[in-house]
Amino acid sequence: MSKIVDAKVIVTAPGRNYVTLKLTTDDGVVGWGDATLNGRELAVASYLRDHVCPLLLGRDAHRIEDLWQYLYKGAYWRRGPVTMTAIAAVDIALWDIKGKIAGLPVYQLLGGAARDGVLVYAHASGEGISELLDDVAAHLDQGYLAVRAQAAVPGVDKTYGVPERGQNVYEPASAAVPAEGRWDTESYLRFAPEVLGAVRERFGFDFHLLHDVHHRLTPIEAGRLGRDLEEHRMFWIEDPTPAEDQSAFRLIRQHTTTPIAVGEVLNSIWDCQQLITERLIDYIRTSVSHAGGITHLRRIFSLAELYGVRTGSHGAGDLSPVSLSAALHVDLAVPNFGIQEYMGHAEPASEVFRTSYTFSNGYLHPGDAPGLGVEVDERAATAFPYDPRYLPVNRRRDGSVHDW
Ligand code: CS2
Ligand code: MG
Repeated sequence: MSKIVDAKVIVTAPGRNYVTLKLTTDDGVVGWGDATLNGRELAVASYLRDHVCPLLLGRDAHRIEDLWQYLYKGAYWRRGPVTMTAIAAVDIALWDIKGKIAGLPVYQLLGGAARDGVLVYAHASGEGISELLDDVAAHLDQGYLAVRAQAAVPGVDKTYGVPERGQNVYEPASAAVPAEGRWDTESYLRFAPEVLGAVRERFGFDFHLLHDVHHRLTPIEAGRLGRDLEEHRMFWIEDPTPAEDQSAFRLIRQHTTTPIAVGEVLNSIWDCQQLITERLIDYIRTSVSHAGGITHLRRIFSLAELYGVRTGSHGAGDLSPVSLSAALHVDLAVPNFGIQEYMGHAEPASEVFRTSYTFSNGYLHPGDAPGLGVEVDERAATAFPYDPRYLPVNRRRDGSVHDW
């Protein structure tokens, strides 16, 4: 037995806010978990500090499944991003501990490597098509085999996925009060096929091209967009409509063969059960840090495998390096892997998070250090206090709230 003797929540903001859980056992082994929920960081920190950490003390760190069931069923109030991110942080830290005690990287505990490396996609963006094409070229030159393309929509004041002028890494949670933008779907539906067509025209079809619609269309608009993009052979369009309306994807499927990826805002197997079992999507994007950790993510991915749905986990910069490390271990081991998002982390994140994953020719590898292969410098973390930041709120031209 390895008894949990300390459970500590670290809130730090090296470049952006992160919440990290540190679990320590009586034999001095430390496990790290990511509890970051962009814009609601303190809610998860409190859920952990006030309602979970005290319950962990004295428990056996090896009993990962039992602790998962205890935290999920024992809370009575289930699911949702705050609860499942808190449970995820505990779960990820416990797998880190188990790997360290076993002297094995976590992927070896998950059945070993099913592939040599983890195919990743990078983010390219631009204020206009020309700037986007330059950014796509830069990422292809760096060896990426898959690139997500986002460009500012003419006439729309703030477009998702495009950094503000002077911002070198896109961070949407940019203000202590949610920034508000004005959105116009018709402008977007006219522009997106033009942008993605320009990328294919310049660079051809020898790399994977992805695009994030970011929840903004109605089902029939999404069907129209998917059909308009079929000639560009997208690897996927992501979140075409709000993910929680699972049956809406039946209508999208009736109109287009463009592959669909959904899941980054979903937090449990029940939230995506219909999407998977009705084959309404092609990739499931649930993340290790927002969907209950490694233990629950494996269940989601196993269900997806049964229905021919591949993985495509969320990996934006607001999921910490701890989360990315854990994701890579799962990605390396699952049979139905599709692709992993890799946005990188704005500096000075590397002053706090010491990682061991490596990039080579378009693939990441988690490394073979025992556990997850990531360590957190607590002293460095104290230099970056929490900095209240919220995600934007999106409004239509008439001022009514729209999905961001
Ligand atoms: C996006 C994210 O990476 C993605 O696919 O949807 O950037 C998302 O907007 C952020 O993670 C929200 O915090
Ligand atoms: Mg997305």
